[in-house]
Amino acid sequence: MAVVLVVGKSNVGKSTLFNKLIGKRKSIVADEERVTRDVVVDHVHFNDKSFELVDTCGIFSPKQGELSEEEETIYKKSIENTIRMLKEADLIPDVIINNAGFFPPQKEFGDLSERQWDEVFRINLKSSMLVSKEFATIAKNGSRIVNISSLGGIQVWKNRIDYNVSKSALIQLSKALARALAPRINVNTVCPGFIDLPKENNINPNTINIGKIPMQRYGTIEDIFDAVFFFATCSDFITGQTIVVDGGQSLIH
Ligand SMILES: Nc1nc2c(ncn2[C@@H]2O[C@H](COP(=O)(O)OP(=O)(O)OP(=O)(O)O)[C@@H](O)[C@H]2O)c(=O)[nH]1
Ligand SMILES: [Mg+2]
Repeated sequence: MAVVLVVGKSNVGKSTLFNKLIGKRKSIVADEERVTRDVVVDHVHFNDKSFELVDTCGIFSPKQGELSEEEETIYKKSIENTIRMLKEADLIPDVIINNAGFFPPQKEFGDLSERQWDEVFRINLKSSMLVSKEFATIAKNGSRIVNISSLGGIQVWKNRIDYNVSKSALIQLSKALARALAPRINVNTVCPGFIDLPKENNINPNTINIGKIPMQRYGTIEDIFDAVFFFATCSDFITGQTIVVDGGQSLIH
C-alpha cells in the first residue's frame, strides 16, 4: 500500500491535517512548537484510494545552545525517524499555504504612515512571494500553492486602504505565479469573509452585522479548510483561481 508522508516546519499544522484526513484525533495537536516527536501512522481511505498516512516531527535548524542535551538527542532521533520514513514514502504532499496575514489598525488616508504601509505589505504580500520563490526551487511536478487573501481583497473598506490593496495584490500575485510556475505548480487563492475564530475573539457584532451576510452566520475555520483542501487536492487544470468564502456577503455589498 502507498505510504504518504506529511513533512515540514514545526507548528504549521501537520498533525491537524493528519487528523483531518484520518478522521480521528490520533496525533497530538498543540499551540506549542515541536510537539510531534514520534512517527504516527494510520490508514486513510480518500477519493476511492487507500493509503498509509504518516505524521512526522517538524523540521527546524536549532541554534547553538537552543536545545538541552536531552532535547537535542530526542530531536536527532525524531529527524532520523522522519528521514527513514521519507525513504519509504511513495508520495509527499507538496502544498504550501501562505496564511500569514496582518489586519492593521484603521487609518484615514491622511494618517496612514509609510511605516504601517510597508509593514502590511511585508506581511500580507512579500512573505507569500518569498515563500513561493523558495518553494519553487524544490517543488516537484504537481505541487500546489494556496494563498489566503481576504474578502477585503475584492472590496474597499472604510479606512483600510493598506489592507485592501495588499490583499488585492495577493490575488494578482497568485494569478501571476500561476502563469509563471505552470505547468509544474498550480497556484490559487482563498478569500475568507468574516470568520469567527473563538480563540482570538476577533468578531465584534456591533461592527460586523450578521444581517449583512446572506447565509446569516459568520464563517468557521472548517469553511476555510474546505476551500483550501479543495485547492490542495483538485485537478491541476484549475490554476490562478479565487474562491470567496464569505457566506455570500460580497454579493450584496
Ligand atoms: N489559524 C489556524 N491554526 C491552525 C491551522 N492548522 C493548525 N492550526 C493550529 O496550529 C497549531 C499547531 O498545529 P499542529 O497540527 O500541532 O502543528 P504541527 O505542524 O503538527 O506541529 P509540530 O508537531 O509541533 O511540528 C495548533 O494550535 C493548531 O490548532 C489552521 O489552518 N489555521
Ligand atoms: Mg505535529
